[in-house]
Amino acid sequence: MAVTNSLIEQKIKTAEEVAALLPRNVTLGCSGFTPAGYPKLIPVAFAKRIEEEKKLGEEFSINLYAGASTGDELDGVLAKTGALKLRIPYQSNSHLRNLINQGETDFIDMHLSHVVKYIEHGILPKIDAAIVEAIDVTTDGKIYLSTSSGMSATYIRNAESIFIELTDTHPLELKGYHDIYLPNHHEKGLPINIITPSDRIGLPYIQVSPDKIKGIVRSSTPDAATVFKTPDEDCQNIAAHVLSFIQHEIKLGRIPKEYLPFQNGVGNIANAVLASMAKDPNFHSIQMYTEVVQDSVFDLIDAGKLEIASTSALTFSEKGLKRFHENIAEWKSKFVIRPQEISNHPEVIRRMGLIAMNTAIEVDIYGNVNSTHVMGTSMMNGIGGSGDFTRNSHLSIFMTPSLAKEGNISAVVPMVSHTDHNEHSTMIFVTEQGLADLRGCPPKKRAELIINNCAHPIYRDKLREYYENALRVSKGKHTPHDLEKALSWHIQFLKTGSMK
Ligand code: 0RQ
Repeated sequence: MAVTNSLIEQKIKTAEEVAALLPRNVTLGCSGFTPAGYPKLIPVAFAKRIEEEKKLGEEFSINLYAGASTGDELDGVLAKTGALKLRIPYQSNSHLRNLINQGETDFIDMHLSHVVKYIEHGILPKIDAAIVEAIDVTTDGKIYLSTSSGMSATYIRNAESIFIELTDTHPLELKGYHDIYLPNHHEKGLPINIITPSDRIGLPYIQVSPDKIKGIVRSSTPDAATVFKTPDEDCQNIAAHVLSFIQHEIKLGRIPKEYLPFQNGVGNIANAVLASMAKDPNFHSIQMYTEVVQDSVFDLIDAGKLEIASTSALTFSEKGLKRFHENIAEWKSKFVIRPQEISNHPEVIRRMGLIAMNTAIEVDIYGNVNSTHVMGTSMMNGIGGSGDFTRNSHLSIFMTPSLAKEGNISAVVPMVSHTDHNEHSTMIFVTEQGLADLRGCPPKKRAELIINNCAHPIYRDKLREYYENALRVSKGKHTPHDLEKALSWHIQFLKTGSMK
């Protein structure tokens, strides 16, 4: 049954009524993270209003801030209006991506843990309206968020007006999953008191003055369900290398035998690693301190191995969400949903000593990683939290299949065409071919390990040829490169459609 109380009844509006209140030049701070818990009705109504008023000659300009990526009913519809001028800090919508890569929409690709300060210190344009999805709002202004926390607390705190999409797509037992805590950036920092992933230091809701809430729209529209593929052979091989490496580190005493908490990125490789952990008898109680939890967490729960998963979003498939709803009361002790500043906070990540596992687009022979730009210039999704975790974890693992686009692209290249994570932060590389542990290795040793262990055999000789030539012609012999040829693989691909 839909929640109600005097405040909700007093503030209730249609999505069209809220859309009519938004300024034509507007900065929106929206809920939503990968894509969970984002508003759906107000953005669609706003896009409709824009289309109608544009015909009458009105102009619109939107800056859109969210936690991370959202669904088509937010990013997609606003992108299609042509009014989207700026988006931060991460996205994965194809319409928006096209606009960004055509140079029509500006995109600031940010470490997710940095967004809060940029907002609170006024570095980015001020937020006119926060639009957040919630499951309940109390008469005294307690907002209970839905399946993501992301940036919502900060956007609400800094917005002129607050609009809420009150969803009935989740049971009210979701209350209590969130732990909302934000450090005060204007004061000398106090420690963030999280020692283990299950620690709770905040409140299960966001407290606001009810006066700031200018409209509440009822919604029965679910999040666009994420679709997960069954892990293919490459993903399974990558997972097997990762798992045996972790066991090896345990034997050497570098990881305690009860492990360290895991962070893992989004996508099929990340899911394959967790699914393999669930099956592997060497792995028992697992703790996660991560930013996104996906369906693979159910494998750990089914195997009786999940102790706790701390995250900024629960991003499930349709089937996964159904399962979550069926067990929502029982699983409250298994999940904590945190603001992204806390899920991705360097201090907490470093203190807990995480094992971070993220995916690369390409890596180079010296261990630099490109996670964001295809052929150096086209934005894929963004750095997201991968930098927060890579730089600060106890162990950082980058995973990628060694080939892309039917073998026409080698994921191991002489020099990355864009750098997100540099050789000073990266440690372990894994492809389906094998694993390279670059810790403690000088550049020439790194090149040898990456080429021999990670590159696909069809590109190995070509990489060796590049490297040996670089050794001869490079002026500096510390990190040898042939600068005339360092990006020639990308140039060849752009001209011919293949790096072969
Ligand atoms: O293209 O969609 O046209 O088929 O990139 O690649 O193999 O499906 O892998 O979905 O896991 O994405 C790095 C993009 C990997 C992602 C990246 C093409 C490939 C395919 C996608 P198609 P896959 P995934 C947690 C942590 C950065 C942020 C991050 C990402 C498409 O993991 O965005 O880690 N990471 N955040 O064909 C050209 C190459 C390529 C290539 C792959 N070398 N050149 N195209 N592709 N390699 C989440 C958050 O932070 C919120």
